[in-house]
Amino acid sequence: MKKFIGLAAASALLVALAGCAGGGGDAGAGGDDGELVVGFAQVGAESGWRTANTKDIQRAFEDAGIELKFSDAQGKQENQIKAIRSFIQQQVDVISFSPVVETGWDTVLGEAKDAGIPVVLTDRSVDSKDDSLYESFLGSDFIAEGEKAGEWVVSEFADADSVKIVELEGTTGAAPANDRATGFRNIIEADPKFEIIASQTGDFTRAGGKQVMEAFLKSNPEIDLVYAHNDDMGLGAIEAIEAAGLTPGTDIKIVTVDAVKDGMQALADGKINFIVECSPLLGDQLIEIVTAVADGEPVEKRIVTEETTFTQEQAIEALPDRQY
Ligand code: GYE
Repeated sequence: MKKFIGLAAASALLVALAGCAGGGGDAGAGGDDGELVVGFAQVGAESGWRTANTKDIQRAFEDAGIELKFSDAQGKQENQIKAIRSFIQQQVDVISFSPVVETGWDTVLGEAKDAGIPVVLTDRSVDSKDDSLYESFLGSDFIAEGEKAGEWVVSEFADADSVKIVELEGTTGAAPANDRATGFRNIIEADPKFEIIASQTGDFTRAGGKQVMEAFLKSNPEIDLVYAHNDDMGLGAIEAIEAAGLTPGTDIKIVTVDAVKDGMQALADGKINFIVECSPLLGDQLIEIVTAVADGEPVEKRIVTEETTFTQEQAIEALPDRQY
């Protein structure tokens, strides 16, 4: 048996070596045929936003004819770190990733830097004092998104005396969870009539949003508004609210972030009241940054995605053309 495994391993090695010597279009990462190879470490597949983001990135690399080594971290930072180390080992030309959480990246990014491999952050950023660890960060302004949600709440409840709010937070430690919480508070804290009576993570998933909302409904007899850090958690909350015999969008108002198709449908149906857009279509811009970085051209350190907001009427109008 041992002998057999040994033989199998030896022949696998031979195949691998033959592949390397073979040259041609697929000479591999860092090959001297001038073809670009990019390693991308994705967060996971937690939400409709993420699925749309992955699809758009894969589409953009295919359109550009650039080889993409894609890895899915299934929501775990340790998996992303492993993927980045493997990209370094494979000597890819550029590494790109969307960090699951904000902190804890300095060591592995230092390893990429030492190996001379530039890093481009997309969607989420890292919290590091050393901004020489990456070339560019392409993504949304999550604080501004939270502020837009807060501004809508202030105008929607202008005539109310007191507003009891529950918050469904994104993944603990993730930039969009931290910043959407901060942005929202920046606005509502100006008026003490707004009170966040409960706040808990639903991990950006529909199931998580439903579960946390069920618990909120049990322990809080009076809830005026749900602020969900993404559509999926808002959609889960709708299920919990309906199961409790209440009408989402009327008895309890809902504001979310993302504006993916299912969220927009619920907005058009009157079950969500307002959505702050966060665009997942980052693929084409990412290609531009990655090719510039690989060519040694200067790139902007921070590129902010352009986004809007949607009322129920605007969702009805936008839905037919919504791509994701
Ligand atoms: O809002 C959420 C996803 O990082 C902007 O992650 C992204 C967020 C998005 O799971 O739906």
